Amino acid sequence: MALSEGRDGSYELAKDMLLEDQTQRKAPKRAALSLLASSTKRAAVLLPALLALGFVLLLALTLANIRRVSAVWEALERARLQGEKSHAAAWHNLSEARHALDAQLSGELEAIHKRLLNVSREVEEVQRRTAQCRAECGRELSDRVRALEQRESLEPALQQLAELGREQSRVSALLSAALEETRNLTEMFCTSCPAGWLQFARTCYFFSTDGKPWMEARAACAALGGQLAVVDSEQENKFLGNQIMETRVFWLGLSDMDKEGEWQWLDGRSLSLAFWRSGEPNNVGQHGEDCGTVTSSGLWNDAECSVTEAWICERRC
Ligand SMILES: [Ca+2]
Ligand SMILES: [Ca+2]
Ligand SMILES: [Ca+2]
Repeated sequence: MALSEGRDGSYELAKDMLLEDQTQRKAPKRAALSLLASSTKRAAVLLPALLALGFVLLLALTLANIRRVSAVWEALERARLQGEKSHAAAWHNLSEARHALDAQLSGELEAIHKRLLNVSREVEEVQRRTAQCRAECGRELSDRVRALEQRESLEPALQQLAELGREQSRVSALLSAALEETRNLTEMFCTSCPAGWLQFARTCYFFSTDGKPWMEARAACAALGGQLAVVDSEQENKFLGNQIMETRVFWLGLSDMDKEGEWQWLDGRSLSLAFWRSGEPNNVGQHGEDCGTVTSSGLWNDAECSVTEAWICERRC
């Protein structure tokens, strides 16, 4: 029993020792297991967090990628629209250019067609005229030949006619010369002055017996077919003076009423020859003196046109 006890005690001891040993040996394992359990627990806690974090990251990346893809897609769409627009514009321009070219070519073709048509008509006209000429030119030529033949036969008669024409011209010239001579002789003798008129050279003169203002005297001369006397030479002036009795004064066709100091004859000529008395013309008086007079001395004076004087008319023979 002791033995058994011994043996049991040993056994128990051994068993205890074994248990202790096992316990000692199992302690690290337990610690390890405990640590493992603790780690597992932590891992169990961390893993969902990590998974959630991963999921969040993945989601963020996905969203970022989606945005990037969306931006790229929009850019591509814009590029596509731009391209379409450019293509449409280019097509429109090409279409317009084609239309313009078509119109231009059409106009040019039409013009060319018209020109060709005109040329064709002209050719037809030339052909028609050529054909007509073939028929008519022959006749015209023969007519001309015939006329030439007739002219040759008429040549002597034509020469006589030409000679007669020249003779007629000579006679006509002689007649003109004779007429001119007759006219000169008539004027030289000047026998045709009206009664009461005096003749000097080839002019007739009328010396009035009554008096009138200058304007009325001018009208009276015009009524007689003449004009107030215009002095053309010293001889004529002397003739006029010789016909005037002393103390009498006569109007001449001379005045400066248009412009003071610029004396003019009634026929429009300016004064180139003058026989003013000394101190005249003096244009005295309130109204001035704008009409010329002559006296028996043959000297002139300017007098007021409204005064009454006798007057001298002259006219051609
Ligand atoms: Ca005269
Ligand atoms: Ca005057
Ligand atoms: Ca005077």
